[in-house]
Amino acid sequence: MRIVVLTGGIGGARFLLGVRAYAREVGAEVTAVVNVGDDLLLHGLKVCPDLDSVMYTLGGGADPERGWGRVGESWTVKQELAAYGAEPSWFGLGDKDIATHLVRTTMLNAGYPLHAVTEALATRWQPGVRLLPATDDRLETHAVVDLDGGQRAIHFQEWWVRHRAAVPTHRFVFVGAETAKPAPGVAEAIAGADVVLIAPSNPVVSIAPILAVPGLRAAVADGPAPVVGVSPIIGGAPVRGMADRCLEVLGVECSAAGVGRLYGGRPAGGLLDGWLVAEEDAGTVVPEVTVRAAPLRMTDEAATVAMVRAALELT
Ligand code: FO1
Repeated sequence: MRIVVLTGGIGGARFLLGVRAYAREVGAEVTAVVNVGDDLLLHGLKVCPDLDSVMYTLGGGADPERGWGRVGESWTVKQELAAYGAEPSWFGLGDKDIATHLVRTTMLNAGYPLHAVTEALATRWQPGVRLLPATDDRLETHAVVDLDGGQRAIHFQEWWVRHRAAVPTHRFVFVGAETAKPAPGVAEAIAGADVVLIAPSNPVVSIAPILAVPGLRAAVADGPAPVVGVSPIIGGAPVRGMADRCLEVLGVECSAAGVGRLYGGRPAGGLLDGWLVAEEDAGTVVPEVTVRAAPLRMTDEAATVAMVRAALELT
């Protein structure tokens, strides 16, 4: 059995722990197609937050509280950069994390594509699933906001970390999406999947940038595999992060139904065959989608495995 998971962010990384555990039980192969819209160049280093969150989480190196960066981290370089007044100081790179960005940036500068760099980094971490960036090309999420008396596009991380989304926001733009190509293996993995899962990630800034890569939305919507999504919204609120602020920018209701309808039912030209919602949201209706309620709090790996099973039962 081949499972493909569209994923991004911290919730997506946690979900993959359950997918991997389930796959080990049944002998399935897992390919994670990971969002790159959060990626940024910082102090000359290429930082890939969602790829790193998945790699560190599955590799056992993630800080369990923060969800991003390394456990047992130190911040000496960050302090030294601040002593030089080196901006931006609002995005903290830990000392251990910097080693990842140094290796990645060195390999990228040597001409290796991002999927090859990701594979090389994963050799150390052994995540137990195949990690693929959605694209090797530049695709960056920017937010068009009102700042300093005018409208400006700022990088997603500046919106997310510096402003905590607390700035008037008009829309998101996926810079580079028009010319980005699926990374090698992504379209093939989707075409060869027995099931495609959409992780309980932020639908606007984690899943949408994946689907914005030309060809990927169609690969999922028109592909042979059933597609089941897991709601990131429970009882009208995101479990963590700021999906509520992101959905507000799109004018989409912050609910399991709102996100389910945003993805849409496959017969109606959308993506979903199944939509797994929390028990709090039982009774959610998404036109032309089979909806089922189950406990969705990923309190531990066993709880997440149960979610994965419930999602797969929808296929
Ligand atoms: N999030 C923060 O709120 N503050 C930070 O200083 C920060 C640094 C950081 C460094 C590396 C990395 O991979 C992630 C980092 N994040 C930080 C989290 C990041 O903004 C989010 O994990 C994703 O981009 C959205 O899920």
